Amino acid sequence: MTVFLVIVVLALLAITGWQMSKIFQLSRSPDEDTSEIANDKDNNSQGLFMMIFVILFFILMAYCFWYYSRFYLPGASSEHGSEYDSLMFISLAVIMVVQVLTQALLFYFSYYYRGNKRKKALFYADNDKLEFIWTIIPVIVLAGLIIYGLFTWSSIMNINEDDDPLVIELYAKQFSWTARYAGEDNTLGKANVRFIEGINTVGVDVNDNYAEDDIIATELHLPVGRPVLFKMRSQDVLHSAFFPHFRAQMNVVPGMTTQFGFTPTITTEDMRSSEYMVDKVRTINEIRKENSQQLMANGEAPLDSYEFDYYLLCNKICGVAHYNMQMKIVVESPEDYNAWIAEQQTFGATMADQEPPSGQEEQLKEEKREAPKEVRETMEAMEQGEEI
Ligand SMILES: [Cu+2]
Repeated sequence: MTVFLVIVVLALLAITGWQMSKIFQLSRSPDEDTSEIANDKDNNSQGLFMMIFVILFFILMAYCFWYYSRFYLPGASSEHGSEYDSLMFISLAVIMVVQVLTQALLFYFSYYYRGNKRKKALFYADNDKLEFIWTIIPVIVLAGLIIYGLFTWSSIMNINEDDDPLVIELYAKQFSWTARYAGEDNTLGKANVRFIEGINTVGVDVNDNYAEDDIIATELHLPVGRPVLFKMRSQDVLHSAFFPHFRAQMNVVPGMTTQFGFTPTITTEDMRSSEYMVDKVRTINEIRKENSQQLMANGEAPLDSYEFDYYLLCNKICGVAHYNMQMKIVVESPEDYNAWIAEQQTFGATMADQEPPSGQEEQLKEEKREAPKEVRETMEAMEQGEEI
């Protein structure tokens, strides 16, 4: 209904404007110049509008830079991150210089060379020298940017296996991430979606010896300063592993393994105590406090106070709960990491807990055969995973 009323009001406003312009035309004195051809007065006002437009445009641009700079991420938390940031800022600086120069000249010339009855346009066919200059300069600048980009790309993407990177598999499915650490041998066991069964939710090959010591976790712990190599698999659709603070992103594609490696340089604790983050967290908590007061006035529970954590996000719109597909990342000292990993259960141990020890299976079968009908039915239901 509101939409309908808005449309009616807009239509009425348009009709009013049209009628007003007709009245305005009719009320003109007969001596006035009503020709459709621009005269000097028109040219002067149009030229002035051009200048006003470009000045307002630059003011708006400067305001946007100032306003949106508060949404910048903090400095990169990975080794390659600063290379990546430099590439982006240099590209942006080159684009900005060219943009400001060309836009300013374009509008200034429109104003300066505006139509004038006393001036005659000069016929100027072409100038080889000028064309050469404005072709060769962009070629050199663009080639420089592309070569610089390619070098940065290859230094980021080439993972040196001699650095003994920590190998971790990131397994994506709608709508969660699972991490699989390669364990003591730092070699991941084979895996395939066809092996998914029961608690083996990421499809690890139980017969592969390398899989025995793999560790599956729902939180990603990384030791600071050690190169990490991520191998990524997807169970269902295209996802994208996005680590904004580490300046890393890689598509996760069903049916193939993609990889990306980086070295985290700032622990979660250090990032929390950085000036940038203290300030940001304070602002977020002030907003939360205000909102909590409103919520409590309505009899609802207040919001928790916010604390910074790194997160791995999905950056491909992969379905309805895509926005919530995330995994907490904890970057910590090597000692803390070693203590954490020592507490985790290996894949082999998890599977062994599930399987009855040899001999017990036969005994269970026997018991089932001899049990009364109701007990047998309950046992069968339990085997099929039904809740009793
Ligand atoms: Cu996703």
